[in-house]
Amino acid sequence: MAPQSHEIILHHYDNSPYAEKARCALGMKRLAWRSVQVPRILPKPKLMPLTGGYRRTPNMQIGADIYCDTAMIIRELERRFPEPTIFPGGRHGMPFALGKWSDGEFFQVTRTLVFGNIADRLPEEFKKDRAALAGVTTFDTDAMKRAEPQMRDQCRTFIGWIEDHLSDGKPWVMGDNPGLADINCYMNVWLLRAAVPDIAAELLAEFPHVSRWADNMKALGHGQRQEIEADEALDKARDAEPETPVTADPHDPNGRKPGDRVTVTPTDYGKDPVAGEIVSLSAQHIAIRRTDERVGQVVVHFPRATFRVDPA
Ligand SMILES: N[C@@H](CCC(=O)N[C@@H](CS)C(=O)NCC(=O)O)C(=O)O
Repeated sequence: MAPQSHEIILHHYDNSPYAEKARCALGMKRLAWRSVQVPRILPKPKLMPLTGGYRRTPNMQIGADIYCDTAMIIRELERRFPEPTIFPGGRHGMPFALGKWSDGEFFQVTRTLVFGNIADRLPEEFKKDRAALAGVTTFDTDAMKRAEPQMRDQCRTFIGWIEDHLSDGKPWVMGDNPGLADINCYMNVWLLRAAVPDIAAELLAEFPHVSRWADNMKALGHGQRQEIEADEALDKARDAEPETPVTADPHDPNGRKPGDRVTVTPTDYGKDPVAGEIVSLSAQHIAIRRTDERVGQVVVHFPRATFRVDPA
């Protein structure tokens, strides 16, 4: 394992399916990490000093470097802790591309199926928060309930694709070793099992390979987790310096360079811009420096896929 000057801190909550992706990556790499529980809805006063306005879950902190979005978190975990790799076979591209399916269409149908079923148990503030997150006026649980039969069809199709990869008896989606492809395939299966176990059992009944593989994913665990308070994490950011070196991207199609002031904003939902000065960028990431009253200087890292960069 590479030497590490600061510990890994994951800001997350237990029933977040995206956080489960990050926790699985930590488990596959058998890492020790600290856990900070964040609220499921706004406000998040102990997260904002770190991210500068990005509200989604999870986020990873290492000293005064903050990694937003699971794609960025996983990329950074692999960079810092290459062994054991979560890219069996060495290729990164398709496992990351698969994430756009699991986060996109597959998540939307799973989420609708789940929320349609637990709608009556959801607090009003949660529904309001999630409507605002999606940029709509109403969190329409009746429409979600009506959509259930269609969502079951879609989930079945998607789970069938995973079954196809496992049906030769290999333990993992890419063959003999687990990796990001498994994590991306697992997220929505995990969500179904955790949130609507009866429906999950019905859907999985015809997919024995997915069922045993999901059990094996669970058995991999989450590494060594230890809870800490949010204030402790903020103090650690304050007491650390960001460690991201300045790197330019000679092929940036828009001529962006370190020192430029920009905003970085998700293009799908939770479209809160984060402003800062570019420290490092490439086709796959952008890191921006910002200063905050509570934590001082931090560098916030985002992936490029489904994030836009604009001049500030
Ligand atoms: N593309 C993001 C999506 C993250 C996401 O949507 N997370 C959900 C929780 S599972 C969220 O942020 N919900 C609103 C919140 O936690 O404030 C990622 O991969 O990290």
